[in-house]
Formats: sequence, structure tokens, C-alpha cells
Amino acid sequence: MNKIEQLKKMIEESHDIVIFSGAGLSTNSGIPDFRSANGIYNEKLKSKFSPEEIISHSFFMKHPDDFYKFYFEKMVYPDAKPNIAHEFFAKLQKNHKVTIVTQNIDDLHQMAGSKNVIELHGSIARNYCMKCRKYYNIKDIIKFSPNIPYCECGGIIKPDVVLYEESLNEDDIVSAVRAIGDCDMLIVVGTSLVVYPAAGFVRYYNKDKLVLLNKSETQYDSKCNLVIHDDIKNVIKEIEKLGL
Ligand code: CNA
Repeated sequence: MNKIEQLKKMIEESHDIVIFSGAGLSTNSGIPDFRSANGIYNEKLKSKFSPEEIISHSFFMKHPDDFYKFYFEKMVYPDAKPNIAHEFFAKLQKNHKVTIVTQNIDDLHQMAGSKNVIELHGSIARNYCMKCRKYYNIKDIIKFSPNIPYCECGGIIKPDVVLYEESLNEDDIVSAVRAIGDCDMLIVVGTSLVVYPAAGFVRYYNKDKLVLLNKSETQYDSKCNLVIHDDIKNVIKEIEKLGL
């Protein structure tokens, strides 16, 4: 049995599946990830600050103008559409209980039709005034690009995205850990597994169907029951050819 056949068999034998996704899932939608060769961390930036510095809480508070220049240019892709992989994971819901635990902030799982999505790092789709808490959607704030979006009350609008130095939402942590601990299959896809605490959640999986679908190696490869190092779109095309 080749690896794709093994993956198909594991999926068919599972009732409760968690998809743990990262930025690599959305590169085929035209959104660069952070750590690939053509990812945001390896680009030559105009700014003297590193991406890690810029997308931190303290930087946002001190330099919202520089933050938003970077954010609108590098992190917000309002025209991006779900790709074959988002769609495949959404279709899995027809015959399986599927929970998506994502580190992505791009809203593409939901746009593909996935229902049960835990967004560990928040979403670009939601934005709140820091002064009066008024809600704004992405279209509301993109009008201001590349400048700071301001609320009617004069307050600065902040994306509901977990920046470096900020904590993850407690309810999301509990839900993610519970889903991973309870599921019978965990598919980790498109993530370098280096951003904590999210990456550590994989450790709560305790059964024998831990699958890693990622272009490059990760620190968890040796702990997985099945590892496929390929572009996720090739994996999905192959498994769909087998009728899944
Ligand atoms: P990362 O550290 O950039 O790792 C991405 C991983 O995906 C790498 O190991 C790549 O080898 C792999 N990869 C890239 N393209 C593909 C592909 N087509 N098929 C298979 N594997 C691929 O990103 P992580 O998600 O691990 O890091 C977590 C950060 C990235 C989170 O805080 C996110 O919010 C943040 N991020 C999100 C987005 C998004 O929402 N689309 C984009 C960029 C960064």
C-alpha cells in the first residue's frame, strides 16, 4: 500500500478527525507563509524592523502606522479564495465529524464551508475599536489601507489577530486540546510546528493515526504514523483520484 492509499484507509476508518492547519495550507491560494523560501520571513523588507517585531503587541501599540503598512501589504489578501485542500477538508464533514484547529487568520476554511473551526490566532475578518469595542469587518478597514483604520469614535481599530506577546483565547485553548485529545485521527497540515503554544497542542493526541502533510520536515516527523513531504495540492489530487 502506498502512502496515499494508507492515508485514504486511515480517513475511512476514522469517525472523529481533527485537521490542525497552518499557513502552508493557504500558499496555493496566493497567501505566502512565514518560513518557506519565498515566505514573508525570507523576503527583503523595506522596513528596518523584522516581521516578528512588527507583528508584536508592543510594536502595534507604539507604531500602529508601521504595523498597518506591513499588515495590509503582507497579511491581508481580501481576494484570496479557498483552494483544493480547504475544499477537501470541508467535504470530509459529510461523512465524518471534523474539527478544524487552525493557526491561520485568513478565513479560508470557513469560506470553503467548514463549520467547526477553532482559530487559535484569530482572524483578519474581525476587527474591533480599542476604545469603544465597535465591530468592523474586513471591508470596513481595508478602505483605510495602507493607513491606520480609525473608528467613528476616534479610537484605533485593532484586528482580532493574536500578535506576538499576546495570549491565546482560553476557550479556544480548551476546545482545541479537547478536540485533539478526543479525536481518533489527527491530520497536521502545512505548518512548520515552531510557533508555541499552538504547536505543542499536537502532543495531546494519543492514538495511532497521526498524519503530517507538509512540504518540509518538522520536529514532529518521527512521532507521526504517516508523513508525506509534498505540496498539499498533490496529496489531495492523488487521494481524490482514489475516490475519496
Ligand atoms: P510557517 O512557519 O510559515 O510554516 C508553513 C509550513 O508549510 C512550512 O513548513 C512549509 O514547508 C509548509 N508549506 C508551505 N506551502 C505548502 C504547500 N503548498 N503544501 C504543503 N506544505 C506547505 O507557518 P505556520 O502556520 O506553521 O506558523 C504559524 C503562524 C503563521 C501563525 O501565527 C499564522 O497566523 C501565521 N500565518 C498565517 C497565514 C494565513 O493565515 N494564511 C499566512 C502567513 C502566516
